[in-house]
Amino acid sequence: MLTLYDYSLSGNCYKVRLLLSMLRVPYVRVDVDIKKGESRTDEFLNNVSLNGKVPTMVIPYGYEHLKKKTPNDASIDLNATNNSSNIYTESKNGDDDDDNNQSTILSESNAILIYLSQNTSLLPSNPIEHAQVMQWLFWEQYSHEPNIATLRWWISYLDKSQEPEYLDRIVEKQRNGYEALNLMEKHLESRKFLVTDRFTIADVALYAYTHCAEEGNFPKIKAWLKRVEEQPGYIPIND
Ligand SMILES: N[C@@H](CCC(=O)N[C@@H](CS)C(=O)NCC(=O)O)C(=O)O
Repeated sequence: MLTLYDYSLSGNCYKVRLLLSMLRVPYVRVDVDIKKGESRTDEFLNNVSLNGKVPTMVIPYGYEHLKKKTPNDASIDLNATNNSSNIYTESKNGDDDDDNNQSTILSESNAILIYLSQNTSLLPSNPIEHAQVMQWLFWEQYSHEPNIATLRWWISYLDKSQEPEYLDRIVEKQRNGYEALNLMEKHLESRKFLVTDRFTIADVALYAYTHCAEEGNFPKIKAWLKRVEEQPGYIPIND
């Protein structure tokens, strides 16, 4: 079974939990309290992830990626409902604890989303649409998350809003954060979802921190957030 090293307040971790829930993939969740430095211990750095960050996913050796369920498929049925377009069954060749074979450790939230969504409608196979999904994932990590997620962390969790050395940095992050939200608002003026009017992992990735941001002046974003929340398997960040 997959293992997710996770921190409940992190939007990057939430992206992965949200997608796992939408795909109905079972996993083991290991909580890592990053505020207490638990991702920076020798044990974590040596055994889980060298970059000391979550989310990190451990994929057991032999865990064949989720295989599309077919009528004749005899593998374990994880499907609890009738909603079938993205329902997958688990398939694996080996044991999780096979001593001779190494697990794969995957970090970077958006890389984990790409791994999990292979062969599903959430990652289009059409080359242009696929590239457009990547475009949003890269943009999220460069122009959106470093502003909106960092601001949220500084202000809501580290209480830095009154600290003089943070004031200029906060103003800059706010400016860049609004720029990112304005871009999304404009893009969503004529679309239901970020790519091709179909729900994809681009929406999962951008939802995670956008829904934590101020949405009052962004009616198109607000409507898009609601559409994401209507997707089967949706869970809130504090689930
Ligand atoms: N680009 C990475 C960012 C990962 C990241 O910064 N994770 C934070 C939580 S959101 C973390 O683990 N911080 C702990 C630390 O740096 O010690 C991703 O998308 O997964």
